[in-house]
Amino acid sequence: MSFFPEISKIQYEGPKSKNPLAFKHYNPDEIVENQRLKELMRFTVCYWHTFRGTGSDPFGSGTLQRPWDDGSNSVENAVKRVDVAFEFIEKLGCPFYAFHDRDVAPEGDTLAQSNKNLDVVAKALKAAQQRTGIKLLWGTANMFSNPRFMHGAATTCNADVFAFAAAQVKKALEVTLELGGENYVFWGGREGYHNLFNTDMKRELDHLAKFMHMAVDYAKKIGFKGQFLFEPKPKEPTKHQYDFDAAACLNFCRANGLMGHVKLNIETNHATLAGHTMMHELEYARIQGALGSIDANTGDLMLGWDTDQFPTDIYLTTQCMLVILEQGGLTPGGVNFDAKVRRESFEPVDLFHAHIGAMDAFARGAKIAAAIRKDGVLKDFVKNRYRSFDSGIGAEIEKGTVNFETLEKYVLAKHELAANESGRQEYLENLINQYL
Ligand code: XLS
Ligand code: NI
Ligand code: NI
Repeated sequence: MSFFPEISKIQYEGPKSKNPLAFKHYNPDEIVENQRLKELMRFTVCYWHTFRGTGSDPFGSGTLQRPWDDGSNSVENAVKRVDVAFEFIEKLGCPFYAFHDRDVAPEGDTLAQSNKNLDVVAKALKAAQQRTGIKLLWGTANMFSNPRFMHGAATTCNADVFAFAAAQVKKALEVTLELGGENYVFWGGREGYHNLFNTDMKRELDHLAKFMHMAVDYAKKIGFKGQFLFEPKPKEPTKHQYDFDAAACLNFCRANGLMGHVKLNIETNHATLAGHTMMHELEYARIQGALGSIDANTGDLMLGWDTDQFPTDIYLTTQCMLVILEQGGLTPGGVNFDAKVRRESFEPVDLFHAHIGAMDAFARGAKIAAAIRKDGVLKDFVKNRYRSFDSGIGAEIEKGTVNFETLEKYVLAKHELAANESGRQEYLENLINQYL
């Protein structure tokens, strides 16, 4: 039985194609910097927005037509949805998917029941993976929807809720292992606060660190070798999320002995909300060896919340790919969309348009970034800009063989400092535009 009978496998037709259901730039076998695009991009369909999104917003209920879904929260419906999801992902030609425990299987009245439900659906997911060859990029636990998490999960003031969250992540790790997941993500749902008058920030952060260490220990115990990823987000749902941005997350990891165990999953819209560009967040993580994976959904620069839109901006994808290519790709991470169609785009075919466009935007960004890198224009410019540190006093500063006193002596003995040179920002911006 087919859930998308009018749609056949999406093919690459090249830039001249006018077919809305074909790739114009994403040719999975095309080589970019010695890697097939398929392996470089590791595109991932996210289960929650794509198969559980209803199109509801704070002002109105769902709008999306999903004819296969009976609207119930039953396990049968969840199992049927697996077939829908895999038909979609297969037709799209995406090699990966990602999920939260509660979006693939319904939560039961007790933890035991929830675990049972998850086992039933995980079995169906495993069979579908084997049948199609589609793999799990990452698993995670939803510890924000259920009202029990109103005060947070690992950072709650209620120790029983902390214990429940731990048990939930234990199970999510087991299922991720069972399905061969290559990463496990921590996005701190409600880990944050609204007001410091009622919050012991120190205790909450200590608890969060304990929680993550327990996860790392348990992963080791069961033989889960996947990469742990921490996903920064500055606000929403809480006013202040503890995993604010890449810098805050890495500071937390470093302060708590988690470096080496945890990398980052950087999301474009979250970067914007933190007042950074995506390129800043990616580069900040990369230079510390902590760029693990990305959520590629973008926001709207005029709105202050996480709109989770599919990426279409080539300038943005080019910037992302400049950083991603610099580290040779994201493996074992990938490019997860974590995006949803607008509630006005209510037909199933809109899901295809959205993903095809986003994959094309990233493929194009990859090719443009590769061309820029091949010509070496940016690299050469930057290298030359810092050349005063390659030899002489600069090299000594970098080596750490000078101090304030020797530097003072150096300056006093000099008649004139080396002249400053232009940063040439506009020249470089124009140059980049020539590649677009
Ligand atoms: C929410 C986050 C979430 C994580 C997974 O804003 O982006 O979707 O990626 O829990
Ligand atoms: Ni995300
Ligand atoms: Ni998000």
